[in-house]
Amino acid sequence: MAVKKKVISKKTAAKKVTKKVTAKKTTAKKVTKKVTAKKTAAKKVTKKVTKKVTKKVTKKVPIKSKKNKVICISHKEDCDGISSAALIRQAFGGDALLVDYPGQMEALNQVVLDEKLKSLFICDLGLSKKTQDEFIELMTKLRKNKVSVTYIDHHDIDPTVVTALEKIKVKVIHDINECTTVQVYNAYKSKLNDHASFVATCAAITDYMEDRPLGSKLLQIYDRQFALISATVMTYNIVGHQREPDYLQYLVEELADSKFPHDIPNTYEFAQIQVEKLSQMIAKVKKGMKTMTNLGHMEILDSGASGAVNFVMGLSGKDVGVAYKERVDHGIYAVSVRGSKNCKVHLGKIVNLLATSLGGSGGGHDKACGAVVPKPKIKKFITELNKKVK
Ligand SMILES: [Mn+2]
Repeated sequence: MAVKKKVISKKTAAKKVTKKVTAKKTTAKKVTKKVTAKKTAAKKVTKKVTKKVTKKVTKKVPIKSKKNKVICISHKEDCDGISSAALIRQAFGGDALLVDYPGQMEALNQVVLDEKLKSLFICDLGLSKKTQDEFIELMTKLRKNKVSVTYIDHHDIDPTVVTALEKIKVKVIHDINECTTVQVYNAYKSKLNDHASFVATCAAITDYMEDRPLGSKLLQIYDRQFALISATVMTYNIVGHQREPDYLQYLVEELADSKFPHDIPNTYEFAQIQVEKLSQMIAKVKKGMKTMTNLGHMEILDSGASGAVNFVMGLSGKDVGVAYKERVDHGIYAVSVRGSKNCKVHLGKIVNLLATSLGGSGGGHDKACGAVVPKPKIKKFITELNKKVK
């Protein structure tokens, strides 16, 4: 039903404005429905976004019957996802559809209906046991409609999925050893400018992958401290604006436009606010964290789980940290898991299997991953994880 509604509103809007704007408005609407959007975005920024959109309307002449749309579905929660979308935009144009892991399939189901879609990029969004079959189904539909599809990622993936995707001629760029943006940069260097290597460097830092073969070469181009502060400020701005889709979209555009984070208004001031919030988190974790033999864990009440999880791991003295936050309306817990350098097991694989067996879903990297767990199963999830990570 939700899909039908969206299609209708799209068609009505399309009569009045050109397509590009409509797509953006739909995206914004979609997210606004889900969460009560904070209207605290800096006024300056809002103005800028509006201006840009208006410009595009006057420039673009819509071609009605031809497939001409480029869309990049990318991860909205971190610097790697946002930067991937920015580099795809610089290389191929088009629009970004920014989603979190749970929102990925909904976005795909939406773009599959878009008759104007010419090529689709899917970046930095891992697949799990729960989503991979539907994902292949949707890719098959897109390929039947002659849409060119490129899947670029570094999350652990079931090898049978890669085989299935390659069989239907989805272009798969996948390396668990480099972050997504570095892979985008490496694949499309010839279509990107010099600054794109800096965008990729910041993404590698944020994903803890600046020590990998390609990532480390990129970091060498730049002063280390300069890259670190840029990546960090970028990350805090992304994390702190999760409920403001227009702002995230604006960041994609500015990065695609070769702006440094410090050239984007108010980013450092905003980062300072985030840092203050995090320092309060340290005190809360010290008070509320619990430990088991092999892990530390904590229920988070008033912020995101992913912002607390590193402190839970670090302050617990264990090699695995778990933070979980209830999504009251959904009857689930959003869970974040982190491993220290000493953690020798692949947390993403363990969490994928465990969460799926409990009726949820999950997965990710060896030392950083997440899960959705049904509310009544959260205790079992933690005790089972404690057994599996020793
Ligand atoms: Mn990533």
